[in-house]
Amino acid sequence: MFEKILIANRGEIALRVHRACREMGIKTVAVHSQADADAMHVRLADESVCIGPNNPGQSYLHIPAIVAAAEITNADAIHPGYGFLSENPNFAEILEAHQITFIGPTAEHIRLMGDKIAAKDTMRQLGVPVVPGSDGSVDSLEQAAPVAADIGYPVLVKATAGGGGRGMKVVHSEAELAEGLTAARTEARHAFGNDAVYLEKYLALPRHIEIQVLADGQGNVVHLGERDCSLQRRHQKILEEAPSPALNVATRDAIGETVTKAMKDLGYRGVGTIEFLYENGEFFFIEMNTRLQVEHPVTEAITGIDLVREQIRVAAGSSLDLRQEDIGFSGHAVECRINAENPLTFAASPGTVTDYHTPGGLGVRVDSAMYSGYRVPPYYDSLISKLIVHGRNRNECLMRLRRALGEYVIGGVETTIPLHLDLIDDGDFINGAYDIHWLESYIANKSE
Ligand code: MV4
Repeated sequence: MFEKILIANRGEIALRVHRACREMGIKTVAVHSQADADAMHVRLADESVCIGPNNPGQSYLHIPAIVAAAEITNADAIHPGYGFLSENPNFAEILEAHQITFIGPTAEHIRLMGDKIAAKDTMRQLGVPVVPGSDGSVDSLEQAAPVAADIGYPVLVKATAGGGGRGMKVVHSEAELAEGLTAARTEARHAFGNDAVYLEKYLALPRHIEIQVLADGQGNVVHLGERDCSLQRRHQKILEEAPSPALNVATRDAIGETVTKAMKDLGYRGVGTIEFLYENGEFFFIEMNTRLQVEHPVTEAITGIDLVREQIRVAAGSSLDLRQEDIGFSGHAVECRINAENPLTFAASPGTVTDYHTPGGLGVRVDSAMYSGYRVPPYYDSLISKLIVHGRNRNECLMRLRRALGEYVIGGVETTIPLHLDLIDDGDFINGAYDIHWLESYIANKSE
């Protein structure tokens, strides 16, 4: 097992990783920008290294500074958290060249899944259902038109290097196809430096359901059920829950088994999330994330499995000691993302946290690096806390969530807590009757 892990991240996820390390008897090294000198992740770690100025490009994304920090502190491994360098295959390769273990999948698997066309093609060959669409990229209008006609309009033009909804255009008829292709290609070229695009059938009202997997690269793979992440705004998730209100046991078992077999055949190692659109009882693969996700705690709540601990164990070469038949799903969990933002406009609200009191009690977990007097810097993602609530069933979970949100005091900055308090009293939400577009119209109605 590793003796010392460098945590190449900040905020709540740096604490989350530190906690797993501490429980495993592994020493930790924090890295931080100048703005984060007083951050909680720095205070809790055994050692810390300032890696650069506030701009993430010169600190949390700066590979030479992070490798140097690992070398001077003698860390054997680096945990990247989420975001930043977590899905950068070059970073994984560079660490390997320096004999530092990257806590994550192989660079090849990260690179494969970072190319959406290659990812989709691979998943289809592995027997995973994918959205009907073009076979690979479409390079011209002449090539795209018959494919689009065959799929049937509306179609979606997507960028192979895409993510976060950028480089995506809905096309309703052949007359709009040329414009859609050009727009998607231009956006993709500017955002990612890669203008390859492909076509998919546009699904109008799906849910976003993702399956969590855990694999050791030695043939052992388990799935940990799904998360429903349909409640999002402008491709930012707001609230996630597990299990999905839309699935039953048989449906879960079937997709879980399909995904588990695919990951076994791929030889995958690490944690992974296979994202699907789910519409009219059918799953359609869209993307795979090769990192730990923000919303992993809802899976931990219903399975009792510490995903970071398992991630560290398999990265160290240990075999999974979990079998699918040992994994049970207990009750229901919801995560509310709490951002330092205006709850209606979502404008960032950095500043000093003047009052701070966290909720507690049975079934309540708060993952946050905040404290009274903490200054929320303007340079990074505005996520400041995650409130995760578990109950024996969805109703108990929502009752408890309402109670816990009401206890949470964060003074001095605006937060999205009022949005969550509103949302959990909404009839559609209470009934689980939502899709990926529902929250946008809910917020639009509130803002009127
Ligand atoms: C889609 C889709 C409808 N049909 N693909 C958005 C970002 C990227 N991760 C995939 N996305 C979508 N792909 C087909 N064929 C609708 C979306 C989409 C979406 C997906 C998940 C969660 C929220 C979303 C919001 C808008 C659009």
